[in-house]
Amino acid sequence: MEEIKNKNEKPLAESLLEKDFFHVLNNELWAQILVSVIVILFTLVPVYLFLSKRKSRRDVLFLGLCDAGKTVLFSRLLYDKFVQTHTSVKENLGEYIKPSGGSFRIVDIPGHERLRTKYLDQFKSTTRGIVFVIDSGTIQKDVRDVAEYLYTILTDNVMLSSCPNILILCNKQDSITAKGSKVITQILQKELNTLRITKSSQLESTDSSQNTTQVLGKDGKEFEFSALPYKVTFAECTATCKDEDKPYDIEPLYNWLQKL
Ligand SMILES: Nc1nc2c(ncn2[C@@H]2O[C@H](COP(=O)(O)OP(=O)(O)O)[C@@H](O)[C@H]2O)c(=O)[nH]1
Ligand SMILES: [Mg+2]
Repeated sequence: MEEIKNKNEKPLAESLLEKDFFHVLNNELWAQILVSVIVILFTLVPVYLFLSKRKSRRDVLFLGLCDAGKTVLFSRLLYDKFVQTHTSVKENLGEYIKPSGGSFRIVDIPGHERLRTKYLDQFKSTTRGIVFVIDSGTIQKDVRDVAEYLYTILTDNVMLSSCPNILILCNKQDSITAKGSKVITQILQKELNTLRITKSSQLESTDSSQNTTQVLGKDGKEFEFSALPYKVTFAECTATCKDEDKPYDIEPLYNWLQKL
């Protein structure tokens, strides 16, 4: 009887080895679970933070000089009607619901130089996208002012940290002096290149720790929009036109908003 029992029992050393084996296996399993949990946390937390930050940035700003057509575009987009406008001193706010779901807050910011800085500061941390409206009929005359305004936006530290997509909307295509978007791209690139040289020499002569803006584009190269960290798109549109068959065309704005 005694002998049979001994046969079924494992020798002490073997049983200890088996115990050790399971102990190690258990530990390894736990270690693997722990590593997986850490990896998942490290992946999910930044994704969650990115998405919640993106969700909190739901403003689309309409920017540009006075008379470019921002307010007409604003009412076309939100209320599908043409309004007789006057130079705005206050921002216009409205909710735009995307056909595919989701919505943006559209902010039409007055173009007046003294007002726009105040409004930009107010809305820049919640900016998801920028529609920069240009009067294509007067761009050659106003190029310096347009470029200065664009420069302020593009080099702003808060804008650079969130990098909103930018649509440069060449409005008033019905005007007889209107330039196309390709020509406007070139005119602006040339002007921004000149402006950047002036601004960088100004920056060098001031205390760099005080700056809230960055130098534009890549050093030693002609300025190009494609070199920016922002996704910049150029498009043509007509917010209002006397032609009754085609009184307006803001399709490019709709299309851009759908992809934003
Ligand atoms: N011909 C023409 N005039 C436009 C167009 N869009 C706007 N306007 C006119 O430009 C003027 C300024 O428009 P507004 O929306 O007030 O410009 P804002 O100062 O940028 O808000 C108004 O008289 C508009 O009727 C356009 O596509 N073609
Ligand atoms: Mg306006």
